[in-house]
Amino acid sequence: MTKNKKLLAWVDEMAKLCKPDSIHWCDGSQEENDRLIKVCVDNGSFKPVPKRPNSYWVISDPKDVARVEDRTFICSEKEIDAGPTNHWMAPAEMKKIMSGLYDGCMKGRTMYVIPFSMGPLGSKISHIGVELTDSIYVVVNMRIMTRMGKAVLDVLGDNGHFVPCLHSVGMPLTDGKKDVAWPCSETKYICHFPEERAIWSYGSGYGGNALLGKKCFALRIASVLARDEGWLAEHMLILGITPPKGEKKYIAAAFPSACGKTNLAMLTPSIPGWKIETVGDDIAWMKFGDDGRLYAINPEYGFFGVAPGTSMKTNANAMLSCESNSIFTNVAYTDDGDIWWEGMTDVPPAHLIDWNGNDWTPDSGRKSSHPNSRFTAPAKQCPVIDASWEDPKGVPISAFLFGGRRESFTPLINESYDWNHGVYMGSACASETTAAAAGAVGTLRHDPFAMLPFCGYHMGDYFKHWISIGKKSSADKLPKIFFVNWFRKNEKGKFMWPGYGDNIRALKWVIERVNGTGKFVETPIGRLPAEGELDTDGLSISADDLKKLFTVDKEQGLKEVAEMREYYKKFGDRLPAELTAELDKIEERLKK
Ligand code: TSX
Ligand code: MN
Repeated sequence: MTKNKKLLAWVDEMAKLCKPDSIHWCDGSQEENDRLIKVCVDNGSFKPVPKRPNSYWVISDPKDVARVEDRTFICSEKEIDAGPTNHWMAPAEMKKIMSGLYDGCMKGRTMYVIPFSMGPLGSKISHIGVELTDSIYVVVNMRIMTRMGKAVLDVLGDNGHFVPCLHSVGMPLTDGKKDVAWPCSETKYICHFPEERAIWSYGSGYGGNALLGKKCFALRIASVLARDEGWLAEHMLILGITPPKGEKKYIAAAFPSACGKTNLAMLTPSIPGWKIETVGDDIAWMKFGDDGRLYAINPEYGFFGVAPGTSMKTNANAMLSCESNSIFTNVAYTDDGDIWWEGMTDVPPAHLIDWNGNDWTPDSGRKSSHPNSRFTAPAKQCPVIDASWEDPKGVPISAFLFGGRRESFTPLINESYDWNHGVYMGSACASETTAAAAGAVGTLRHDPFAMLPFCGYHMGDYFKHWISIGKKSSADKLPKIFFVNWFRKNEKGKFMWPGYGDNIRALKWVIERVNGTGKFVETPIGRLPAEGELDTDGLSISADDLKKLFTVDKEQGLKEVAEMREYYKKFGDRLPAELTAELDKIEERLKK
């Protein structure tokens, strides 16, 4: 176990509050994992998936299926420090409410103590957390998603620092109450105390609400650490890209949801000889090396990917990652002991057990899997996992990509003129609302840096932090910044760009720009590939569509500028002047 006094005292204090029947310190061993999974298989909450060794099917309470953003709070001392994009409550007030909820919340259950490392053990970029939870589902998912167990306590030592993460599903087993397959509570709180660097979560067992290392720690709390210490905690994939005869480079990329981030992270390139390797699919922590370059690690140890739409055609490497040792949540179960979800195969199985546990056939008129159903798979099982994905130094980042789902105006790829212009591009990440999302179809949903639900402080200060990062090094050492859009449509409403494996063509130009060989044309909104610079060998796209992918309409541009000015008002006097200046410059160029 541990002699870390702070940890022992905190576990003791939380146990006195939550009153579990017992406390179990997780060692992270295979035997422990097998034992916990057996409990869940025996009580019926996990079902083995015989087609996939050591894999399990789990279905949640139908009301506990996603992150709960309106129950997510940043409890900074001052309300203004949470900013206009977060929910806020005073820490003392929130602790009072939650202490009431936590009082006796683990009665009849075991409290599991999960020591975990975000990032390779012992890396200078890594941080340690300890999650207390009453959910075995959380323990076994945390074992896939983080480095977890005894080895972490060894690194923590007697005096090491950890982020305390308290989690309860909020369903004590009192008065002989019988457990259910997916315990949770109607009352949910996902709370962050940025000054104290602590996380309290109550009432949900699902994903980011419960696996506290991911969104709560690695993004919301880590973004605060990064601001205070001069580094970056970002909602970014990290990939390595190797040209046929060239040198490998690393790229990090941020996209709003439903842009295919995991698909890009594991891309199968359509141009012969090019190779993409995965470092991470969701989060990047980056610190400056002594050489003035930014080095990135993936703080995670697994993938918690959206299942529907994932197939051997859209993302073979994700499919191969979850062939064993994986957990499937809210997907469907097949008659031959496998799992299935919408989009996995062109033809659905004739019969399934759906994510509600009911019989399903293709004509039942509903989806077999929840749209937010997930696979939890070990990153090391990815066939294209990068050789350096666990390098404690991290990998040097040569380019940042930002993106969004935009049907018009935004070109396929666009390079920023300089760092601050690139920060503008990050702030301008947005997707047009689709029928699936809330809000009118076609209106813009801003998601700056894809961090909207994940920034642990005032978004205006976050923009300022990005501006300040650009002053810490020189332009030749900082990553170049690009904006990409795979989703532009023509007047017939058809996607003009084939996307997926053909996105390598855009990445190839990125690499050529990084190497200084790629030619560009200057436009009011940035540098676009010069004519003939984008590799279109073997690509089936009409000359007309190809031209349209790189057209910058000045009138639409001015509308975009006006829209961004309106959006920026939200951040009041915390919006850095540098961003208004970038908007002014873009407007000026558009009016020329
Ligand atoms: O993930 C996607 N990517 C990135 C891939 C590395 N998707 C799926 C988005 C939802 C998660 C895409 N969808 C991409 C894309 O690049 N592009 C599109 C749009 C698209 C959809 C279907 C076609 C083409 C483009 N079909 C044909 O061209 C036949
Ligand atoms: Mn994400």
